Amino acid sequence: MKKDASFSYRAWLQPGNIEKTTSSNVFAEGDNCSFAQEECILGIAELAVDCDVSLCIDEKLPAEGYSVKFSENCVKISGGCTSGLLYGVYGFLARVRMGECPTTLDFSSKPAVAMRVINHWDNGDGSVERGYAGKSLLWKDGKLGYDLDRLKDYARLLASVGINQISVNNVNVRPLTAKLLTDEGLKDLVIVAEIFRPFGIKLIVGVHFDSPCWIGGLKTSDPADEKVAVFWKEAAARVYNAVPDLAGFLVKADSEFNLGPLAFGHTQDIGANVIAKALQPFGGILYWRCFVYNCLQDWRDTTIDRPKAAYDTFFPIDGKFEPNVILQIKHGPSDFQVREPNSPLLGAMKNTRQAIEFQVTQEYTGQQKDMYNWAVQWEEVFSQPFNENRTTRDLVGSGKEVEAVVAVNNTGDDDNWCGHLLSQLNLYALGRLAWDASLTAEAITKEWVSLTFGKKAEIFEPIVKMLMDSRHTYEKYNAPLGICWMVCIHHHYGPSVDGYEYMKWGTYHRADTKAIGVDRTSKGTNYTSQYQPHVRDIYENLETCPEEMVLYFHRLAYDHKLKSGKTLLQHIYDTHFEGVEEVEGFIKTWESLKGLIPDEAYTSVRARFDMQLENAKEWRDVINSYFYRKTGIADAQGRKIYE
Ligand code: GCW
Repeated sequence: MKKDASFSYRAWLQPGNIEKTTSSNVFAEGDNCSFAQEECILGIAELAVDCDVSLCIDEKLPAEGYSVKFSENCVKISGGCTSGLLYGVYGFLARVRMGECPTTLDFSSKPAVAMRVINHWDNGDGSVERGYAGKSLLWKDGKLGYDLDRLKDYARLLASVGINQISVNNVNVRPLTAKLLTDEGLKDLVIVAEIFRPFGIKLIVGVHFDSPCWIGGLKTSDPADEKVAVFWKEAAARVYNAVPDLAGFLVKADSEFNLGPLAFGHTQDIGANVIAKALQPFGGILYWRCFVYNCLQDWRDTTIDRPKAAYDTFFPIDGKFEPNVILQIKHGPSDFQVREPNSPLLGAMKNTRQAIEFQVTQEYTGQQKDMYNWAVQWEEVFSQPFNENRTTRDLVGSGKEVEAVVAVNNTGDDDNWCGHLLSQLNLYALGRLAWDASLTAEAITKEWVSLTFGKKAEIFEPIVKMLMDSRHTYEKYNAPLGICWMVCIHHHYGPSVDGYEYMKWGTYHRADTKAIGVDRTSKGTNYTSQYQPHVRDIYENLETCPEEMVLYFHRLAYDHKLKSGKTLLQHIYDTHFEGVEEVEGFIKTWESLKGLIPDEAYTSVRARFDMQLENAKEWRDVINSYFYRKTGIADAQGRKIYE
């Protein structure tokens, strides 16, 4: 049996086990439409849509935009370019699959953000850094290697939600993936580019800052050295000769043991610009990550505060980057934690291009064992204020300040792509939000559930509800009120309250017997001063600081009264008990779906819930015992806390 006949392998727009035949006609006006036509036939056959469809390019439409309109017995799909047309085809198929009648369709759409990007953290040996869905879809045995059908399906999956760029290798570039810049590595890159090209997806190569030494035979990678500039020019020319439509390069420099300009006494712009200039003749972009911090901090030193690092490093050099450099900024100043404020760097640099970086993979959010709807968190991220008039959504939605939405992928070669079937929603949501930042998490969740499980109320409603609750349930049994990082070291699954507390990584909660948290206000590390004045004032003041992240900004005594009237300590106890109860509730809900949804989907998700329940209990007991032992104060409700 072909793999794609099974439910687990299928995702929202994957054709099932279908023949390429249909009773309807698909007409294409112009040769450019032929690929979209093929995709359309595939989709129409799957949906058994009983009407004619005509496809055309209409250059008056925004380039990647499209319109879909039924008239005179035919659905007319027009795209501003071939990708636009393809998005129109997917838009049409999605609407019909969600239950709309083809004869009533009349809508148009265009993306807010020009670059909608997935980063693969895939290594040459086929492993995936922070990957929880099997092996790499792109790499095998030290080189690009894949299952051709699967990769094509993957390209379709990404294109169906508007993704138009992917990086093919881990930002932690190792010798195997560094070879992508050599003639040997490029042979494979050419083939991968051919697979993604018809789907409107361009490739990005992750490059190591020390490549001049690693593969260029030079003795230094100092960006001020003329030979180094020549190396980058030659490397760019070689790559673009092989893949002329490459989107560009991606660099993680001066971060977590990766070399960067700092090692040569230069600021980040000097390092980025030498590579950016080499890409300019080919129209290439340089994505330069802002995850720059000292990961060898001394935990005894309370004057250094890691969340300040990105802003301190990049804000002073605003305007110094070449025009093809895009700074890639993680949405929060920490590291994809379950709750943190937005990075103050986002939108702050007026003269530097920016991308917001998310994680679709669930590194700190349950590793695709626990159900977690990122869309709910991303909606919160977008709703955070940038200043008195604007939110982060406005920065992204205008496509001006933040021109690119980037995310670390959650896929692998597992049968259902994501390890946890319900994690497919996160990839879907990322694409949809990059396309239209104004979409709500609920709207996106409903789309995905109806595309995946259909719209029958007894199935649709409970699944939507569970998914909408999942982010807050996870947060309840995780680290409290934005304190972050109480995770097991290195692998980051499960609780370890003091795991990172006496280590060099700069991630401290500083709990003692009376209080917890780092004072990041003007009386403390003064991190708050990095925000726009309006937002700074909100966070400075305990009264106005959003309570769900109060411990990110303030150090509080355990008997501090929260707005609910509960003490901080009682809140911690209560949320950790509730978190477990809610997971038990998810299990009950899921069990009520047995027989209503495909067995394979039922069984695989049911098994994940066992892991989630165990994890939630572990978090509850470790966190509650930790604080009970620190304070000696019992739970007001007398529930079991281990001594
Ligand atoms: O979240 C941390 C991860 C690292 C990752 C790093 C980064 C690729 O733990 O595994 O490295 O962030 O974003 O570069």
